[in-house]
Amino acid sequence: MENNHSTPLYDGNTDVETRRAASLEVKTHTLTKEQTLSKDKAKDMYKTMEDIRNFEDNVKRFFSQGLIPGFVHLYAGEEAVASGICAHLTDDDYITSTHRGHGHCIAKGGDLNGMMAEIFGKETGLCKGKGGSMHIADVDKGILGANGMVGAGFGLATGAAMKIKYKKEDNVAICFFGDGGSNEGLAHECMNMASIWQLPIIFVCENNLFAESTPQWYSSGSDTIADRAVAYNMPGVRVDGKNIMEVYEVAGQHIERARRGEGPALIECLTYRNHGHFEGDEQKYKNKSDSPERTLASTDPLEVFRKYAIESGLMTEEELNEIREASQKEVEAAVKFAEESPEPQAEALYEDVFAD
Ligand SMILES: Cc1ncc(C[n+]2csc(CCOP(=O)(O)OP(=O)(O)O)c2C)c(N)n1
Ligand SMILES: [Mg+2]
Repeated sequence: MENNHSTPLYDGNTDVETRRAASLEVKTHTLTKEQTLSKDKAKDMYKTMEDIRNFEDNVKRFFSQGLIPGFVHLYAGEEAVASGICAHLTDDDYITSTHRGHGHCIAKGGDLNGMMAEIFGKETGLCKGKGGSMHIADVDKGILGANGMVGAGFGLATGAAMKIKYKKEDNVAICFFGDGGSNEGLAHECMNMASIWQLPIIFVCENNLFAESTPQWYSSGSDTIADRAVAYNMPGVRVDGKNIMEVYEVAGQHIERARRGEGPALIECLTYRNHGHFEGDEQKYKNKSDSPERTLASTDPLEVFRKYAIESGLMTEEELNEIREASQKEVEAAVKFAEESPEPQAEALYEDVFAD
């Protein structure tokens, strides 16, 4: 593999090829035969994936034209994760997000106009244009914020889960994090606390094989992230994060369990980002030759679902296409809204900085 880490970290006694292969295996989950997805739910889930893909395609385009300030990390390729998990949530459940947060916010019901305007830095944005891509939040929707600090969502989500338990609510908190984020100290403190207090939280690892350019197999002591759940006495499962049906089913089991007060779980979704770590990344570390990584890279979660929906008789190709077109139109309208919105006023700079 061509990467920036040609010196093996495990020199001497670890077979690097074995570790690399293990890092790509989905070994713990098998889907139940009967899927009980209603057509309406399936349509919603597919629409969410389309919204995320169209949203990211547009952000990419307008970023390259210099119309978006700051930095963007695109979620395209990982749509099945946020969409499959958030399909089980209501506005009263909480999510914490990452620097790659557009998909999480859209799947949790973030308004497309408000999100696009936020990314464009406009006054009509969800955070009045002061947050931008990495700080989108909408507390009314239970979106506790994208976050520029890798791993910071652990503390916020665990705190939200503690509040749910303390107030005897039946909601859940979802902590989205990356394979890189899984190595932060706070991750382990929070998984341990969630376990001893049996909090209603699901830790959702989006393992897209890289933290910036560092491969997951290179930086993790365990072959899978899900394996680490053993240390915290909670269920840990790795799923095919390109397959929304798998993500949805496994998430459903663990979210229901958490709502019943039976404690946390760790779900690792094996996935891949279509683009660079950030817009502008040359991606030299990605494996271009025939390999399991390439297979994962070329698997499009939207196409996986379309094939499943048509073959199982859940939806027709025409129905799927209608959803795709509706989504494209909504995202185009969001771009127009963002472009036409005013810049924030200079006088508003110090508003919303301190709590009242
Ligand atoms: C605490 C902290 N350390 C380092 C960084 C720099 N950084 C930003 S994103 C990133 C990689 C994160 O990788 P991962 O958690 O796998 O998420 P992905 O980008 O793959 O979605 C790093 C190291 C940061 N923002 N915060
Ligand atoms: Mg990663």
